[in-house]
Amino acid sequence: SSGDSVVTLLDYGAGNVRSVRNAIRFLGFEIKDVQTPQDILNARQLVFPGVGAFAAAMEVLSKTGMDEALCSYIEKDRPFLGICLGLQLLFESSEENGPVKGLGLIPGTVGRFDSSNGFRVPHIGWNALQITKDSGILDDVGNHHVYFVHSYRAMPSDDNNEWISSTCDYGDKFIASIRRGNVHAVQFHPEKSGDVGLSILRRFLNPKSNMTKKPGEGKALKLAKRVIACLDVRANDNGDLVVTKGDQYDVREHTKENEVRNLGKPVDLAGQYYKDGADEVSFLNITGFRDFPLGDLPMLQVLRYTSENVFVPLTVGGGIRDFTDSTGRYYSSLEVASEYFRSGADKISIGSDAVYAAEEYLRTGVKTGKTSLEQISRVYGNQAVVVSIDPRRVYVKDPNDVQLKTVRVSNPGPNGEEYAWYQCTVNGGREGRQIGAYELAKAVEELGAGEILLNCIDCDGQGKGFDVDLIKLISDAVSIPVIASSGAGAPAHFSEVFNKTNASAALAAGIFHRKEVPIQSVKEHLLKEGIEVRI
Ligand code: 1PR
Repeated sequence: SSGDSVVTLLDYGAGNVRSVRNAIRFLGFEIKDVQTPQDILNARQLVFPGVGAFAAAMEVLSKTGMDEALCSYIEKDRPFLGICLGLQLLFESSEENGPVKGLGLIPGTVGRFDSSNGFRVPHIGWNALQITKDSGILDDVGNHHVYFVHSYRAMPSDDNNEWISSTCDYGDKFIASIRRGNVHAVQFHPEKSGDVGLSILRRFLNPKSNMTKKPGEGKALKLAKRVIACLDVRANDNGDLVVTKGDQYDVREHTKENEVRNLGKPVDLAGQYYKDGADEVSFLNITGFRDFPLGDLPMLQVLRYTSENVFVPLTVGGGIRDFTDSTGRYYSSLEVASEYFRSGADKISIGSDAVYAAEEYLRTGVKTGKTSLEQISRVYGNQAVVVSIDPRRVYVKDPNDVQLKTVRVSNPGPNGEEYAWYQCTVNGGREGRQIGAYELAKAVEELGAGEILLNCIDCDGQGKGFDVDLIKLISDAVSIPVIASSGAGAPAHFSEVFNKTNASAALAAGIFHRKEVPIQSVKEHLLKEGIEVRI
């Protein structure tokens, strides 16, 4: 009957659950949204994708009476799937801005990962599960990577052991999933875990189905190094949104017409890269600094369409800042980011505005709480906020000549200089600022960035390899994950950056757009070099 294909979704309006909606629809189910506590009690199967902060979620649940409905639904052993915060809320309490009381169905406290033992926080990326009992929905998944993104986790204990169906190792061995009867919850994101994640969702939604496609053999052991495909997007001179690619940020052809390079359509390319095995896809709206992105509806459309078929994390950047349009209407950076999230982004990335925020913070020593970076990470969590750095190398003879952090470079400069600092730029590399990538990275980590996308203008589009000096400097300076970017031209460049630096991910554009090397070959090369990747 048609009732069988209806899934009830508990979305309390705190953030982006579009990805979960898209995955459920992709699997052929309809969604009914919970409006009242009674809708929970009447659900045939309930999916609860928790987003945002623990305290805020509990507040909404108790104000609306949904907390009691949830507890009684779960105590009756009705089909339930909690995702991420939807797992954490089942526990007694959380240390996130707390202690804050949870639903109290499972014994235990949710605490923060400890970054002092060398593990980066947030825990972002594809990690392996150790299945500890018949989970019902995770069969065969034990040897595969699934996508996590969180800073808090619940820990196993004698009191909650009977609930645990899998654990994951990340410094601590934390609870990756629970199961009791028909009640399931997962700390990772099945809706962002590619085919493996979809098969988990399918098994929950349709437990009797034997049409489940089993994932093939896997051999996941630990957190994988990510390979990210990046699409620089802008309107060409005809007004069509195209994927473009620069040489050291110059995206125009060197012809008489001087047209914007066109390497394809954003939605098509993103879909292709997903199929090819990209661990994430990033869109950078590279003219967002001058054209207001909410005026740029096509970019939002690109996100909407892409997120319908791409089940790995999507990041979007460009133009995230406060803005007043030509009619005098004011938009806060938070509104701009929210619109990106609502359209299907899992993370947003901030470039120019993060430079201004860091400069101000370093000048005054005060966190105002008002910068785009601080506001967005407060509402959506740091794991949803990437800072994109666009530095340019500045060689110096003597490190004492500058106040900024320098490195001894592997290849001396044009006049034999042995040192360099990395100057941050804004507005797509057009304007240099008196702040280095090192100083910026440390400042934005303090202001709430969850990850750093580290470009390098000198290397961009050159295909000669990543700037290992720069990436080592930054990835050793912060404890949030760093994405190495700019310069990939061969599979060996990826293994080099992972062997020589602490980068968590490597991002590339041109090499994939020009179809020189498929993503799969990069992964196979890394695997052969003994580097953990998601296959
Ligand atoms: O300042 O918040 O509006 O954000 C603007 C964003 O757009 C920033 O993230 C900035 O990096 C990006 N951007 C601006 N102008 C350009 C340009 O190319 N003219 N692109 C630009 C950045 C760099 C990478 C590129 C890698 C890998 N492109 O995204 O994909 O360098 O390339 P490769 O593998 O081909 O070497 P805001």
